[in-house]
Amino acid sequence: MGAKKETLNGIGLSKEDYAGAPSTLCRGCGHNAIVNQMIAACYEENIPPEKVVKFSGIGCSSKAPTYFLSRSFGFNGLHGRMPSLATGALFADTSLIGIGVSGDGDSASIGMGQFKHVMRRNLPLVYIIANNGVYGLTKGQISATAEEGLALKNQSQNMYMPIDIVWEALVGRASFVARGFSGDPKQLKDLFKAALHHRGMAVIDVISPCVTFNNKDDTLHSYAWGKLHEVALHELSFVPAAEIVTVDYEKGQTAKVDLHDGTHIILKKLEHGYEPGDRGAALQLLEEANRKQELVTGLIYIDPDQKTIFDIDYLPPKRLNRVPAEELRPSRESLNKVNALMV
Ligand SMILES: Cc1ncc(C[n+]2csc(CCOP(=O)(O)OP(=O)(O)O)c2C)c(N)n1
Ligand code: SF4
Ligand SMILES: [Mg+2]
Repeated sequence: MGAKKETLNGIGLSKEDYAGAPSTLCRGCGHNAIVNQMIAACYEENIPPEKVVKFSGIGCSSKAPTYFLSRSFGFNGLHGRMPSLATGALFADTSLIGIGVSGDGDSASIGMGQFKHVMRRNLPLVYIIANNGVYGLTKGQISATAEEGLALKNQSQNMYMPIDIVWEALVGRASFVARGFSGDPKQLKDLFKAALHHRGMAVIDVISPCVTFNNKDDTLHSYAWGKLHEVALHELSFVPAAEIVTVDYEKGQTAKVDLHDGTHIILKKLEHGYEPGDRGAALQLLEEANRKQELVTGLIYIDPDQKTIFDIDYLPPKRLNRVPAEELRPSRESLNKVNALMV
């Protein structure tokens, strides 16, 4: 019997070409679903691995980029500092696709200042928060996204109101804000695909259970709770540029979002009839969902036309890391001219 024939994608790569090192995360950890769906999304979207740069901070979640796209660039940075790392690297080469993976501890606790600033700058980055309500790597301390009243083994009870990552991203003015659930891998893959094509900050808060420290049926970051309380806003599908004319989508029942690279997101409305173009409506939706303790998932907000940090800072078309030093540095004559103006 011959070897199993690999199915190649549109750029001639097999799914194996998108794999990373074998995962060392616990079996059943939600973060493994993020890894698997990112591999599938990049493979199906024909993303050249060499065009991707991965970033992370510290945590079990921040280890995740090691387990996908080993042919891509990657930098595992300091705890909570992933956004500044990504800003610097993507400034140097705006042609790269940035994927950041962080945790609720990494982004909502130590990294909250960095999180808020990278939102308002609208850095083009797929920013995944693998949100489990605990610091998994350091043995399950309660994090800032944990629900009020949560009591875990060997931890005191959480007395504080949680931080909602999606709320913070919306208020921070990110241009693509979504929520996924590791127990709903198909939706997760579609959200990743859409995010990979978005030009701007694409935040995906993924409820990603820690099976070792926070997976009791009655806690809000568990598989059981998510399965019982998930309310998907729509069925999301992603359409490449060339195919849109042939797609049969029912107007009224679906919403189409045109992205800058010519691709499209088609959102089939479910019972909510929700459209993700209104930040105020998104905040209201979240407020209501939090009150009812529902896990609302899907694309919650998008503005494909919001200016990015690269537009605001008038970056030249030539990638900065390719500009030779002679061109980067102002000439002695031009410096003399500027200095002369100062006196
Ligand atoms: C400056 C600093 N403070 C504290 C730590 C210890 N530390 C490592 S990971 C972590 C929390 C990780 O939690 P989260 O981001 O939620 O990731 P998870 O492990 O839950 O996926 C902490 C507090 C550290 N590495 N560096
Ligand atoms: S400790 Fe929790 S977050 Fe870390 S790998 Fe295990 S299940 Fe995942
Ligand atoms: Mg965590």
